[in-house]
Amino acid sequence: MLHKKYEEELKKYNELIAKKNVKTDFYNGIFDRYENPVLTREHIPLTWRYDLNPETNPYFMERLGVNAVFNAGAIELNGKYYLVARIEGNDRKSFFGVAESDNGIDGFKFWDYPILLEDTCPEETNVYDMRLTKHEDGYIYGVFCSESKDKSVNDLSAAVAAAGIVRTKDLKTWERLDNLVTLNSPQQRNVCLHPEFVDGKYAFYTRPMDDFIDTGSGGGIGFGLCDDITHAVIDEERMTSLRKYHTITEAKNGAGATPIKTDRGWIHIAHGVRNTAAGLRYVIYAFATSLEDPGKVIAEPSGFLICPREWERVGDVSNVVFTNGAIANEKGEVFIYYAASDTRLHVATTTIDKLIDYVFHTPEDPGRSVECVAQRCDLIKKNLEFLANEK
Ligand code: M1P
Repeated sequence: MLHKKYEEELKKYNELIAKKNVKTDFYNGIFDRYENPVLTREHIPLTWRYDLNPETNPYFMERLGVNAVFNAGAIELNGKYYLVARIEGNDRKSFFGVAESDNGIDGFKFWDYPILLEDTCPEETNVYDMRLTKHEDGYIYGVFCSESKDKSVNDLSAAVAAAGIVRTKDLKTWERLDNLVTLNSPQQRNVCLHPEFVDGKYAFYTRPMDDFIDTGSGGGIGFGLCDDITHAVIDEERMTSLRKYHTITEAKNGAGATPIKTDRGWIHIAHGVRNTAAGLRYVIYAFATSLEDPGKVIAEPSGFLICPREWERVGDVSNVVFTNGAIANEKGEVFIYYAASDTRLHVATTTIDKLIDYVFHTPEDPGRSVECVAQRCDLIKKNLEFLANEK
């Protein structure tokens, strides 16, 4: 017999999945925000958390709790929207699960089982933040952070971050490939595979780091090529979007969603980090790279595209918005999936046309307050003249 509490919890779960999402009144002309997150811990099926048998679970207790659902890779296949979300158990271990929706803004429902990766790395303790790339070679690749304990130092929390690689054709069967090796960078996180061959090779956006948390001498988002995706080795990384003093990327930055191809260039939606008295603050920013050379930045608007606002600011790691997935559909609509405070996943919608306008027509950061004021005064002057002429 089913437990009474199961029926109650199932009703709540079904209502949550059926809940419609609507735009908020937030306005900046660039993107729209939505009232509800698209994925939360409450979206995790009851079968993943409870033992449903009253004989072995008379109190209907959560046996394997889930703490958070956040940073998700995203892909559209046959008109459906799929997220490969980072799911963090109460035990702090993260894993991946596929959630599916018909429209990309609500109704996301996890498949019956999470993804059970091939156990090819005995040292690996944790996996998270998969970027999904529909590559021109015909595979869908997932590149994620593969984290292991750093046994070379006597520090219980010391870890090593590397880029794990899997590939699939259907999001159901996953083949694990060798972790990426970057000869000049001891650690890597936020690595993303470019969707097209560059000079006949696989191209990765990297994020070289000296250390697990601090990027150290890593100057920003890197770019490197490799011949063989099954044993990927990058000999040389060159820099694309740089970390800069007194900007939103001062402490760190990293590739986010797989770049979106447009007539004007590849649009990247990445994250930048700065330090504050309250800790690190993560925001999302955008830039474009050249169609001829996807490693070369050709436009970088000043400041952030999305920052944590209102309740997005609060969670397990507060004051964070982070993205590793976006979908551009055939109609030119863009769905940016961004996590808030390492706790839940939201969506922001925009269009390719708006993103192009934003990236290529928002002024660059001149780097100094006095020049920023001059930039703003120039805008105000033009506006006042325009308004005067309109009268
Ligand atoms: O806690 C915020 C984010 O921190 C990391 O990003 P980065 O490597 O740039 O510091 C990632 O672990 C990410 O998962 C997390 O959301």
